[in-house]
Amino acid sequence: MQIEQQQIAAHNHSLMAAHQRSFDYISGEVPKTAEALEKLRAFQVAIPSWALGTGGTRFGRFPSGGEPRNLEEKIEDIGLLHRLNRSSGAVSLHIPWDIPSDAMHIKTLAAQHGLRFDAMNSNTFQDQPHQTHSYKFGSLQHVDKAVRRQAVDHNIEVIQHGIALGSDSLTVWLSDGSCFPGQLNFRKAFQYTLEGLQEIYAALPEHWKMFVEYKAFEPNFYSTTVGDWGQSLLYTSKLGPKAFTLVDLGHHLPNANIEQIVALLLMEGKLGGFHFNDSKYGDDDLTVGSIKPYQLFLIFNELVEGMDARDMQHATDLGWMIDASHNVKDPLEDLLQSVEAIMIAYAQALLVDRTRLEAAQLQNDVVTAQEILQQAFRTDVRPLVAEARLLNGGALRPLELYRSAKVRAQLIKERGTTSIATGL
Ligand code: PSV
Ligand code: MN
Repeated sequence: MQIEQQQIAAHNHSLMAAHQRSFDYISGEVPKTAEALEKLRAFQVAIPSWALGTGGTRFGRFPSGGEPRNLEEKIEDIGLLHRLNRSSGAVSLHIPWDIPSDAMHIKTLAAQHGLRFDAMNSNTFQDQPHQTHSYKFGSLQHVDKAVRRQAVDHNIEVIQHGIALGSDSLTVWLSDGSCFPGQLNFRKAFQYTLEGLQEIYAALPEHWKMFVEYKAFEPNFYSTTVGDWGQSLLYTSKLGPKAFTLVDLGHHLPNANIEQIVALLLMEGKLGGFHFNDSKYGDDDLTVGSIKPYQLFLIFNELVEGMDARDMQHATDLGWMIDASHNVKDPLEDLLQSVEAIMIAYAQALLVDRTRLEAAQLQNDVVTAQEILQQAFRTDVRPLVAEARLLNGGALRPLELYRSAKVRAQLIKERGTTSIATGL
């Protein structure tokens, strides 16, 4: 299933007059519109290979059909998203859920859709069918050396897959931890994990980065061996300059100030990448921006400020990835909404009047500082984001076109109603 360029052109044509009116308005209001447009056009968010099917909980899964049956079809789906919004030009692959049997073929296919491979993800949180040792009591932290060896080897294998696909980073998320007090020696668990990460780090090619993702709880509910940004930073600092912390928005304890975490990690040169999603309670993996859009904006505000302070390229110097799950929505529609929410928050952050904000901070003018941030947050930047998409050849309203082109019905026709995509 593919959306043709003429369909996009016809869709854009029908909406052009209205778009032009709203874009003219915002470009009159916002200084440096051209600069913001350039940045928005360059910004790409990687789509996770595990989020193209229906997600589930331990209580059930309710798929609605047409799910990709293999990696080729997943790439096709991401290609379709990218064609619509021109901001999803990368794939983040999970091994072993999506092992490419022919890397060259997959790499070429992705390139045909304008996609590249972002961070590779390893998986030592599940046991695979023919695996020798179980990860029931952890992987890199395990008391048994043979289990640790197996986990290290798996990560090295993931790096090899990544090299073949042209990726340049590895994300390690460990579910390691404990469920009950006394189960684990915290110090030893940390040391073993560090040693394992060091071995994996040593296998990274020269230009590669390693992202150490933290998470407060789940599946372990008493302790987690990479449980927060402090622990991740401890590992990445000990590992060396190619190791960075990865922030998944859903991996904090309630009410954590994520924007402050982001600011400090950036200041230390240790922020590597992002997993975007949203949550109300825990690691809910909901659509980005659906619950706390102001928080998302505040995070982007720190990202823009902190990256500019270090002269970093917004589009390329950090890994931007979605990590979400879709229980009740069409996964592709959910992903379109998530990418849109990211672009909106980024655009709003670009609009913040930083000179005035700094002046307000120096004066301790709390009210003005808040007004400046909220002025940007309350600006309807959707026409700006749509214009960037238009200039890149995408659709003015991706979701509307997705629906009017009846993409899901077509996918169901091609793939059937019972196909199940690999992932969680
Ligand atoms: C763990 O909850 C996580 O956020 C990690 O990034 C995993 O790789 C991914 O989710 C699996 O769905
Ligand atoms: Mn994640």
